[in-house]
This record gives sequence, C-alpha cells and structure tokens, in this order.
Amino acid sequence: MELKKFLDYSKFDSGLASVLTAISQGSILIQKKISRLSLENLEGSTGTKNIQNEDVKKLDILANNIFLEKFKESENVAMVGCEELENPETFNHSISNFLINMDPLDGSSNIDVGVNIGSIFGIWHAKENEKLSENSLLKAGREQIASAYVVYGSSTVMVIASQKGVQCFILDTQNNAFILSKSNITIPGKCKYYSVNYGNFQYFNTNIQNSIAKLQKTYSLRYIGSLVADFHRNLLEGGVFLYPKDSKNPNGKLRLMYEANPLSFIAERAGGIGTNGSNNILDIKPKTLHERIPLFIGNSNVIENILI
Ligand code: AHM
Ligand code: MG
Repeated sequence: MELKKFLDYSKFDSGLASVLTAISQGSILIQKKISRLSLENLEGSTGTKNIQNEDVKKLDILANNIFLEKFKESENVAMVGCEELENPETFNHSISNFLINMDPLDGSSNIDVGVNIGSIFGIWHAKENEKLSENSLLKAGREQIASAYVVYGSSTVMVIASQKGVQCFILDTQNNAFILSKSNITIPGKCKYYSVNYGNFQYFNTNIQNSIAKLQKTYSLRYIGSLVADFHRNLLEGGVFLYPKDSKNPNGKLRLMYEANPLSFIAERAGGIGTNGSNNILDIKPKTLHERIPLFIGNSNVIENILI
C-alpha cells in the first residue's frame, strides 16, 4: 500500500498527512541527489560551520533547503527548528500550525564514504490560541503528535510513529512512491546488539565503563556512526544505542529536540525507551533549540540497567 493510501485509509488528520507527505517528497529528492553525489559535485564541505561549530557539508544545506521548501508548500507547517539554522524558520498563513524540529541530514561524516545516512523529524502542534514564538518549538517530547525518520541505505526507508503505531515504508525508486513494508513494528524482546563509540571509552566515567563492559559480555557490537541508521537496525533486530556524556562532551553530543526526542518517541511506540541515563527523554523540559543530551535508547530492559 502506498504511503498516500495508508494515510487516507488510517484516517490521519489531513494536516499531519500533508506534513508526512512533504517529508516523503523531500526525501525522494534527496535520495536521488545522494545516488549521484560526486556526479553532481555534492561531496564535501561548504567550508562553513553551523551554530554548534560543526563542519557543514554541501548535502546538509541541500537537505535543509529541500525540506524547508516542501514544508512551505504543504501550507500546514508554521515553524521549523533545524540543526543547520541558528533560529527557527517561520511560515506565515499556515492552515494548521504544525511545528517541526528536524535534523535534515543525520550522519554527515558518512556522506562522502558511501555509508548509510538519514533525516529525522519531530512533529508537534501549536496549542489552541498559542501565540507563536521561538519558544513554541520547545515542547516536551511526549507532546509530539508523530515523529519520523528516513534512512538512505541499502534501500531508502521511511519510518513513521503516530497514534496508529510504528510503520515502515520502502521507497520504490521506479515509481517514486513509498510502499508500506512493515506494520505495527515492535522492538524484538531479545536484544542482539549494543552500539557505542568505543573511541570515547577512556573519557567515560567509571559507571558507564562498567555498564559497557557488561554489555560487551552479552551482545554483539554494531556502530555505524549515523544515529538514525544505528537506531533503525536496533529497532528491527533488537539492540541499544548509547551516546553518554564524557569528559570532552559534558552534555553528550546528540541534540534533544531533533535527534533524541523524535527517536525516543518512536522507541516508546515500539515498546522500547529513550533516556538520558536518569530520566525518560520524552519527559525532559527543553531549554534551548540546540541543546545536547546524553542518549540511551532501545530495548527497555537493557537500557534501564545501565548505570551512569
Ligand atoms: P550530525 O547530525 O551532524 O551528523 O551528528 C550526529 C552524529 C550521529 O548521527 C551519530 O550517532 C554521531 O554523530 C556519531 O558521533 P561520533 O562520530 O562521535 O561517534
Ligand atoms: Mg544528526
């Protein structure tokens, strides 16, 4: 079943359906660019730094612009917060005030080396009569209406979590349409994998080092270095992903609003959990758009036994 038919059939709110359609259309354009990367001179850096002082890749900017354009066209998005933009983008005259926080291109270090990358979206809605300001984007993860991600990998897949559960769609590149491939996904009860950047081991505190040493005894290690792709594998196969704080990154590396929140929403809908080591990610009151947070996400029984 095509995504469009699925959204109709499952009686998605028309505004939300339009937002999800915008994401799917944007990602189809990005997938085409990725498949022709060096042929279109899209490898490498722009030579600039973003608000978090990270190197900005050409594809980061292209993906950012494509999704902003699609959200504008959808006429249902009022505001977008984005990893690449210091301040939110506002669209006036939105029909229904959806609020998006996005990482348009996750796994930037993997763009030029043929390894899976993706896009991540948290979808909120403005409160009734809410006067929109930059703070409107700072809602708790639990208030998300839906969240979604796309992985550009061995195939291109889009995963959507909503009140209707977690569904996976695969891109039919011949017909430019996402087709439902997995319904009502739940994380397998048996955890197979753990994912962590072992290069940071020396910088972790003793509790984290001990927790990782325990995981090592039981599970296989898989680490792609693109959060969205590591998360997708663990969602389908059973696994936990850890990006703890360390002595170099006292708040962790990953971002609350457009990485941890959307993926924790999906994890929870699929029977798993996302925490910062002490609290459920979805209950954290955000302070700033680009704030960082430690992330422990995947099978609940394993995550809940990790000491920080
Ligand atoms: P990005 O959004 O700029 O690509 O950065 C986030 C990425 C995550 O996808 C990934 O989990 C992490 O950074 C990898 O970091 P490291 O290279 O420190 O392991
Ligand atoms: Mg990212």
